[in-house]
Amino acid sequence: MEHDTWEGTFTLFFEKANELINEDTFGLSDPYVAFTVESNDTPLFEGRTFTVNDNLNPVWKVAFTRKLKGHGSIKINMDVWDEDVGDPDFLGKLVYEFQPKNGEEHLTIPLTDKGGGKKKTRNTFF
Ligand SMILES: [Ca+2]
Ligand SMILES: [Ca+2]
Repeated sequence: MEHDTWEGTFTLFFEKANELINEDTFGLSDPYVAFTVESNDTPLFEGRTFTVNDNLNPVWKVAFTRKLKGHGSIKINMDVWDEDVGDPDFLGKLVYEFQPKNGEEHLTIPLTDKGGGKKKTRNTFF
């Protein structure tokens, strides 16, 4: 199917997360978000927030702005990790797909797919 081509300035703003699970034995999780932005299965850009130490309700308030060109929908894959000295622990993920349009959208999305066989918590992402 043919999609309309679009072009514009895209800003992704991470505000905060609530009630993340604790994956540290001493202290609390040290969460950050790693993300990729793609359109029609073509990667457009990726990045990560900074890490908030020992906090299950991290506030990032960090924005990523890029000039993008693509066609069809935009898909954002976001994984929340607990930064550790070794490999990070997975805290949850979310995927959001939308049709690009002018304006601003504020979303709160629950995290899913918690690994490690632990109980899923009511994680929310603003
Ligand atoms: Ca950990
Ligand atoms: Ca910690």
